[in-house]
Amino acid sequence: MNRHTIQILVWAAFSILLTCCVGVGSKPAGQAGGSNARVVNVPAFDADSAYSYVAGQVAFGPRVPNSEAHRECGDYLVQQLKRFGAQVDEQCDVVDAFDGTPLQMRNIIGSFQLGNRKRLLLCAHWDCRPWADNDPDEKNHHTPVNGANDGASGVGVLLEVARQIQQQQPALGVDIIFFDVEDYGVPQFMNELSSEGSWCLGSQYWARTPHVTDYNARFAILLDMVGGKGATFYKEGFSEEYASAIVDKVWGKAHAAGYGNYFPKQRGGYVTDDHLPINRIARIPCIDIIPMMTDSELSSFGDTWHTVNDNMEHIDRSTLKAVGQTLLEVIYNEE
Ligand code: AHN
Ligand code: ZN
Repeated sequence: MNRHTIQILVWAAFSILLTCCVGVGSKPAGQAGGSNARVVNVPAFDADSAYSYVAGQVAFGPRVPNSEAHRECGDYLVQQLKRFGAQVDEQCDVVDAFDGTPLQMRNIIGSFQLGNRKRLLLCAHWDCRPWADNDPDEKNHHTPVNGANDGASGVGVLLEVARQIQQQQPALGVDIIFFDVEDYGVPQFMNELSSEGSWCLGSQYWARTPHVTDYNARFAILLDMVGGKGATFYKEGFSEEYASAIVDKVWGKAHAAGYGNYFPKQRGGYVTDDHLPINRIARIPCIDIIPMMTDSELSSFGDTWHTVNDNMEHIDRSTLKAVGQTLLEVIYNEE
């Protein structure tokens, strides 16, 4: 090997090294490894907008099944989804409550990019509980709940997500389902009855008879009571059992986006909620984002849960933002 050849080899090795360094340095920030990493622009979730959709529902009064407020609010939700460019489907039927009361059920489904086979499912319940049976004052136990947090908050966040999707298409099709008759479970003042199966009637119905035959989604996320001040969303037990990879993905995005305080990476309790029929009957991996308050006197779901105080006064835009922005980070990073 002469001196010239050695010079060329040294130069070649040097340029390869240089190219590698430039290559690493120029990779888009925040992208996980892999040469096909893509730059994603995640839109900013507007908490004021979400808040106004929560207030819009609460203004109808308690959306208890078979009531006027329920009918009117259902129409409002359909109209909002259509305004955001979703294809809207409704499942209307009569379901029997635990005590035999026939309830006019209405599941409301808004779909984006119907032709896309890659899909995500996002859901929340929109009905209100007929009884404030966890209120500290027994006189209120037969008063319906306003459901600002318990119902309206999750729906409000998803309406804002729908508005964002209309402005910027994610890579996947999205289905948003507002489940009805989640909260008609056996009241505490009738605790001689078994409450098994009395909750989540709308999601049980949808999971047995989806709005589309052979419906499938990569995964699903349920929001429940996502508007309370200082809420902490621990990792819910069934979500960990059925969809731990989705839990890790969502909690990871929350921490990366700066909302770690709302999403402790620790295990919470098990909750009977709309994610159970989705996991067990529809067999789509589904997680539940639901608060678990360690310092609440009245309920682990927070002080206003199933009380007459579940109103707009206790809805916090910062919590809506933490959950909504986390959701957008997840949605727009799927490919
Ligand atoms: C039970 O209390 C069994 N499940 C809570 C589900 C729920 C009620 N979510 C909102 N309201
Ligand atoms: Zn409830």
